[in-house]
Amino acid sequence: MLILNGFVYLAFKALAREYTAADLSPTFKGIGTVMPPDEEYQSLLDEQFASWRLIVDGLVERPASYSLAQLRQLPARTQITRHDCVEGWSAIGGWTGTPLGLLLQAAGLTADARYVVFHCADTYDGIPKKGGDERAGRYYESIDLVDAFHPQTILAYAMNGEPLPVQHGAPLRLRVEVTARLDLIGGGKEGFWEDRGYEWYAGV
Ligand SMILES: Nc1nc2c(c(=O)[nH]1)N[C@H]1C(S)=C(S)[C@@H](COP(=O)(O)O)O[C@H]1N2
Ligand SMILES: [Mo]
Repeated sequence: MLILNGFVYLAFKALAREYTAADLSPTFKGIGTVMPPDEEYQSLLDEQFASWRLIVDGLVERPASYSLAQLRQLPARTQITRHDCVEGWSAIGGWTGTPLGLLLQAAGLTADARYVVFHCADTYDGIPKKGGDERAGRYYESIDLVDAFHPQTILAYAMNGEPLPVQHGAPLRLRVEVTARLDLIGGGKEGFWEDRGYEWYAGV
């Protein structure tokens, strides 16, 4: 039993490889949505996301909302890691952001909480028709709690020392870094691509 506990602890603590500034990819391409065309997103962009809020709700004891300025004031983590896309390309980027675990701890998960789901601003399939299901085409993803509380799981607002560009997910991007897993985003019905035939966690 002790051994089993030890094993679980080590698995949780395993870190994805981190690189140095010299390893940064000179170009890191923008994939999927590079400029969300919705009016709502465009007006947020115009005011540099001043009225944008990250909303934490669901199975939490203390629902919360954070402005970008508030997130920047919280303890941050910077990491240079490699993004491996299931489609066969990689790029190394530097990311700075708020550890997701901090926000979840502050929110206080209820006993029945098991996954964290992220709803994004962009619609890959184009803007849904007026009167249509507005949420239908929205990008979303989900992770389990082990990954949610992993020390390298951050909500990044900066890339390579600069505010996160739109094509890379401004104002906020989830970076989940887990060893032995290839692509956490393009990776069964637990997210946008999963709905389109890819497996959750890319099947790993
Ligand atoms: N909101 C949102 N997140 C997304 C995507 C997207 O289109 N929209 N594409 C995913 C895929 S398949 C990859 S490979 C990476 C690409 O990130 P990049 O555009 O910054 O290179 O973002 C992932 N997360
Ligand atoms: Mo991808």
